[in-house]
Amino acid sequence: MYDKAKIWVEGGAGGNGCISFRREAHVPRGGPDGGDGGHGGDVVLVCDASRRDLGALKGSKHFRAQRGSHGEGSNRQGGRGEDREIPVPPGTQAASVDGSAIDLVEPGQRAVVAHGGRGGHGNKRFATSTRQAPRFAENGTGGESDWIELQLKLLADVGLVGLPNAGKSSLLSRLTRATPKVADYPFTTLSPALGTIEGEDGQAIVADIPGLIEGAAEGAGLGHEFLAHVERCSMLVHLVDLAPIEGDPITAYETVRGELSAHGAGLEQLPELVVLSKRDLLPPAEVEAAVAEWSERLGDSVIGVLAASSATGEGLEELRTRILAELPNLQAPLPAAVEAGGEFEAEHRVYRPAGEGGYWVEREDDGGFRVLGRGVELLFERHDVKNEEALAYLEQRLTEIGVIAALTKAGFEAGDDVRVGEHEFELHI
Ligand SMILES: Nc1nc2c(ncn2[C@@H]2O[C@H](COP(=O)(O)OP(=O)(O)OP(=O)(O)O)[C@@H](O)[C@H]2O)c(=O)[nH]1
Ligand SMILES: [Mg+2]
Repeated sequence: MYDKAKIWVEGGAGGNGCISFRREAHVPRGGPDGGDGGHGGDVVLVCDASRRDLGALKGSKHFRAQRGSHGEGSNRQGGRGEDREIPVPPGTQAASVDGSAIDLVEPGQRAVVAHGGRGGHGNKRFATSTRQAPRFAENGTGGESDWIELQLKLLADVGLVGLPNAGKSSLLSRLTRATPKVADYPFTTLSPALGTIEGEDGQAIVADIPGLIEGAAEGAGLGHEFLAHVERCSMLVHLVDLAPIEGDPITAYETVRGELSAHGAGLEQLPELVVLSKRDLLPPAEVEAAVAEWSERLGDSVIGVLAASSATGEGLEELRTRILAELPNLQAPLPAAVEAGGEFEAEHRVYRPAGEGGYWVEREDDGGFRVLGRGVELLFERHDVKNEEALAYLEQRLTEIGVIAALTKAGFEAGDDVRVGEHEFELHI
């Protein structure tokens, strides 16, 4: 089962604005009529109920949305780039390029992971009464891009936990129509399986996960990673083999409880129903005594204790009824917030403290000045500083938003070098 994937996502670049002038008969040069560039398409995750896992994304795939078309003369705006849709199964979590947490649960639900860039304005937009024939236009900006990680966390109501061989898969196959593999050796189940209990007025989705052994959290046995699939369950059904070939039931129970805590997501706090399994292997009187003893020992720390057998079917109806009765009273845990840090941490993102107006000025070692801030950087990304008219326009914008004043305050004098992003130029204001 592929429950993790890492993919490269890249929004389409915005189309460039156009520099164009109207041509009319008898008019040597008409007014500006360059249209705007279209916006780039987005990369979008789409929750698709027909998907079971993230296998289709394996092998570090790249997903790019289409770029916006460039603007054209006669005020023709460029078309928007097409979105790139990536179908993912319900239960998929991810962090988008801009860092927001995504949790896709309902089929059809969509989430943008990389936004397309903005289209640039055509020269028509820069026409004013004093600048009637602007010979510059904006470039479109690049789309967002980065590696993102996806993780599937199954959406089940009930998680079956227990040591290997406790009888979890046998129970799932008796309670639901699922047909997991059952065998008399440990670690038969290698990846989680789901089944649905159908009740008169409700359903319960049950997840059978591979057995846990002591030290699973440190990687012993198959490890404890499947426990991520239980994180969203409303309750646990903890199977304890009443007649284990090795060890004793109490130690078995404590081992699994220890691993639930060691997983670190609060699983030990989920409501727990204890099922003493394989009751057919003991005489009825011993089974009754065991249920009484376990109930006494665990008391209110569990929802209840019952005994069942997947071989004879005893106790299964009681278990089914109990699960369906308890579920509506339990509040499903809130969708787990995507962890800040760990595997979801975005490595290259830098959050800068923005000064007033969203920018600030720094003096560099060689005496030049650097203007920092996303807004100002975008402004320069959009214009060609080698185009004198564009530079004049930028100077005007920098004056309007107060950057020139901030530069002057920092010691700037006309003719000094100014840098913004990758651009460097002399300012003569
Ligand atoms: N007698 C008896 N045997 C059972 C019962 N339930 C399961 N078994 C047997 O116990 C063995 C293990 O059953 P599984 O259902 O595969 O156990 P599991 O907990 O899913 O095991 P792993 O997937 O390895 O963690 C198999 O040989 C089953 O036939 C039961 O109620 N009575
Ligand atoms: Mg199994």
